[in-house]
Amino acid sequence: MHKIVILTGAGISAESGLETFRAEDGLWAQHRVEDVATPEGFVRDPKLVVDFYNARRAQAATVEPNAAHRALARLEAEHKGEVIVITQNVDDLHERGGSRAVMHMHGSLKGALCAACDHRWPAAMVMAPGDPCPSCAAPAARPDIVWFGEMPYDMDALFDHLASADIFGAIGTSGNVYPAAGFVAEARRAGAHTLEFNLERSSVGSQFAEHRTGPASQTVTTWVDELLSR
Ligand code: BV8
Repeated sequence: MHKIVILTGAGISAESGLETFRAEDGLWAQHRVEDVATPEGFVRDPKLVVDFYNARRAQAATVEPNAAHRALARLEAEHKGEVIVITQNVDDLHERGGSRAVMHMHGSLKGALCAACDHRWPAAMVMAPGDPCPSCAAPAARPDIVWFGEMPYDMDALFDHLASADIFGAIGTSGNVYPAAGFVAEARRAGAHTLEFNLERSSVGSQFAEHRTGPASQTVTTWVDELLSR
């Protein structure tokens, strides 16, 4: 049975009410990425960074998964073959929408990380700079988020999934951030059928065999219905 590998970006959470990054009123319009999503920014102004993620953690707790998240969960539950969701998003809407095999390649708002000993634990809703690590007690807690210049998580496992994909779908991602933007090329090399779900062509749109244009809550639901009726 077909193995389906899905990459999601901020666009899948847009209809739940979470801001994307590159919309004109999006997250990067309000903050310089260098200030809030880099290790250097964290060293320079840890309170600015911790508060940026506190705000996003609080907002993520107030919104609900949308039909696109739920459609992917139904696909995982009912499709005979393996379904893997690789998400660039740090919200937990895939899990709350019912998906189980979710890989957060850029970390998660729900996680905290010790910059001193690499210990990980569930993040408090409100983190503060200098919070102590529950394991080594160093005042070195940080959001468990992969910032620019840091290595995304589980890269070996991600590339194994891409190398064995029969179908690769990218949903709601502008294709500006690597290595995620390079996944479609890996999937094509593996012979997968590639589809892009977006409101417009992404920066890597030309590399996809098929495009489904429109809001993910509609295009992904239609796609899952098709896949499950085969
Ligand atoms: C790394 C966590 C190396 C933070 C994020 C070439 C190769 C390798 C690296 C690089 C390279 N060139 C440059 C780099 C460095 C850099 C990079 O890619 N820079 C870019 C800006 C050029 N990459 C990195 O630094 C990565 N690390 O490469 O490490 C390394 C090697 C050895 C040793 C150590 C390190 C790490 C990148 C991760 C950064 N962290 N997130 C946070 O969330 O706050 S990135 C962040 O931005 C997101 O996670 C996501 O990845 C990205 C946002 O992108 P999208 O999700 O696509 O969102 P966006 O708003 O852009 O687009 C939304 C889309 O949805 C749009 O297309 C829109 O049309 C669509 N949409 C909207 N509404 C809907 C919709 N679609 C459907 N329905 C709707 N309703």
